[in-house]
Amino acid sequence: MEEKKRILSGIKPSGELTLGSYMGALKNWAAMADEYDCFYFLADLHAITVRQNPAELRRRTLSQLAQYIACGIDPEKNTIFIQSHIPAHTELGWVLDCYTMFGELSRMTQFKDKSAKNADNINAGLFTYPSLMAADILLYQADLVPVGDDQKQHVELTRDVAQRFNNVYGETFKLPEPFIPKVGARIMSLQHPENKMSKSESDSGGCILLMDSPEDIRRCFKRAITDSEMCVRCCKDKPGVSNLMQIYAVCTGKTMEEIEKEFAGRGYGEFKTAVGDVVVETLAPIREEATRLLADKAYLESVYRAGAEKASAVAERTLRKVYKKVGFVAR
Ligand code: ATP
Ligand code: LTN
Repeated sequence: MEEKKRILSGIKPSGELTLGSYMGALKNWAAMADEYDCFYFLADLHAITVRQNPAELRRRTLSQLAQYIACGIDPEKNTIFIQSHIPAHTELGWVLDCYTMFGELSRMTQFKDKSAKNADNINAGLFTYPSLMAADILLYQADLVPVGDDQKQHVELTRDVAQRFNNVYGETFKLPEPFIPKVGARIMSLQHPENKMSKSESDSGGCILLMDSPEDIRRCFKRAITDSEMCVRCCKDKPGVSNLMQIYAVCTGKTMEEIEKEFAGRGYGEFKTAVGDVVVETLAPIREEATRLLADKAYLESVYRAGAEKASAVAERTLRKVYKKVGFVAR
């Protein structure tokens, strides 16, 4: 029997999960369980590149785990784990730091954005973040990495680092491909549609959280920024309306043409209400299930413990291979 291809992805518990991370990543993860061997993790090591409150980080990590499961990522079919539980991530991260160039890291858009926003804390971890991310991916010999558009550059760097290592030491790492959805790969803020919807930025009214109440969600969509043309059409110079159409498309499975037809001659008020309604329909069951799971700490613990056991077996195997190739004496 042919082995299933492997998938790996993670999200930092650096803030509450948003509609953006759901549409760009999480929604697609859940759908892959039957066809692929899937590993999904909570990237807590990555979260501390920006200062975190310890109690909040701990709470959010468990809440994010409950939300993964509530989004349909079944722990029986997928391996779900917490990054800091697997020491091999930091161990391979260090090795890969030595095979990643200063110039490459300097070109990363996320580093440039985050250092502009955290000018008082441009730490070394923020800079070398992509080599830890490369370690996350390469440890599991992942074929595909389902992420939003903003992470494409990091997956490409991962391929370059893997290739560089393979060229020196022979075939060691599988070269991963980014898997980016056609619709929903970059959901924008509802208030500032020129900016990505992001969980670590306080963007009042612009960001929808998976755990927001239906009333809050509807209110945010009613207030979403549009334009003065009064026509539901997707194009570059209508960023607000195009973004709402994308969100509607992901929730309903409809094409842009179908949406244009559906709302032809109807006002933006009606359109925004309809988008709010389909988002509530999509998120309400996730919120309910996550709330239920969050009350069951013993269950969540059993999930991340079992996940760590499965993940560490795979990760350790790759790490041993790498240590041997670079010339470390076996313990
Ligand atoms: P932070 O603000 O802390 O950097 P973020 O919200 O930008 O976080 P994450 O939640 O860490 O990003 O991203 C998790 C996954 O969701 C990644 O695969 C990312 O590409 C995707 N993602 C994040 N924001 C969006 C968005 N607005 N649209 C589509 N995909 C997104
Ligand atoms: N860099 C990603 C989170 C992340 C990740 C990964 C995604 C860390 N390690 C490995 C895919 C695979 C982010 O900022 N959203």
